[in-house]
Amino acid sequence: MHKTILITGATSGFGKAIAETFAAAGWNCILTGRRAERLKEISENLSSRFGVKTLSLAFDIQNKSAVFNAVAELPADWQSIDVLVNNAGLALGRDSFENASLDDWDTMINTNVKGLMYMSKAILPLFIKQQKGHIINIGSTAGKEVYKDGNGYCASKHAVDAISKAMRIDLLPHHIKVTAIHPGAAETEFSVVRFKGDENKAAQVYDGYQALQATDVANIVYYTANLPEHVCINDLTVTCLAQANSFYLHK
Ligand code: NDP
Ligand code: 8X3
Repeated sequence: MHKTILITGATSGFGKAIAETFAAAGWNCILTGRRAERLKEISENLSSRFGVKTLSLAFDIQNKSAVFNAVAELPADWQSIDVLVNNAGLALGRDSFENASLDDWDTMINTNVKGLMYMSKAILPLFIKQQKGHIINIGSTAGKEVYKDGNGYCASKHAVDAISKAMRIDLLPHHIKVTAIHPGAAETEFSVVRFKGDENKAAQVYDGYQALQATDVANIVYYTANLPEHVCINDLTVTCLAQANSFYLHK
């Protein structure tokens, strides 16, 4: 019997790599993101390569009703979900607090925090009915230590850390696992988005050392999701060899 995973932010980076890793292992995948065309291509590619079922749902995770409608409209044969990966997220800008854009703050909080909470709340009735399920939240080292000019993003990822801890406590009676994975610098579209399309500035983030790759994180998510029923990794921080934490990067 195939298992099913729902991954938010599956159009690139970690989410796309997580989808590939799970599909290669025979999991059916529900993929979400805003870029509908990319989602469709990725879904078709995974089902033809790995013979699994895929469902793509294009919506903006900041939009509360879009999130709840997408889950409410899941076809009957897609309502048994084993794992939810709350991965969709972004950083926008690296500016000192007094110069940071209010719009950037809104987008980061609405996506990284509220989007994650909406998605979890929408899926929970299914998990509670099953008395089983696994929520994997993608946090960040930015959610463990605040760094200079990281204000809004660090705040959003500290919130992911707190929400993960809160969920783990409240969902204990329902046998729902909650794992938070906190990666350090990883080479995805993340920095291009953060620097608003400035490819040179984005590339500099990964200059001079071997950063984490999306597949590294995907393999960890896969390991975490495939432990025995009674075992839950609560919190996991992962960096590349060159990085110790938010502050120390050896180039
Ligand atoms: P990418 O930019 O490659 O991927 C981000 C994904 O999030 C995309 O699929 C994007 O899809 C989706 N997304 C963004 N905003 C929304 C939205 N409003 N609604 C729906 N989907 C959205 O970056 P990463 O893969 O690196 O990032 C994934 C997660 O990992 C994020 O939460 C990020 O904060 C976190 N992270 C990243 C690190 C890194 O260094 N790369 C390190 C630690 C954590 P679309 O644009 O199609 O909507
Ligand atoms: C992404 C890692 O260091 O850019 O969450 O905040 S960092």
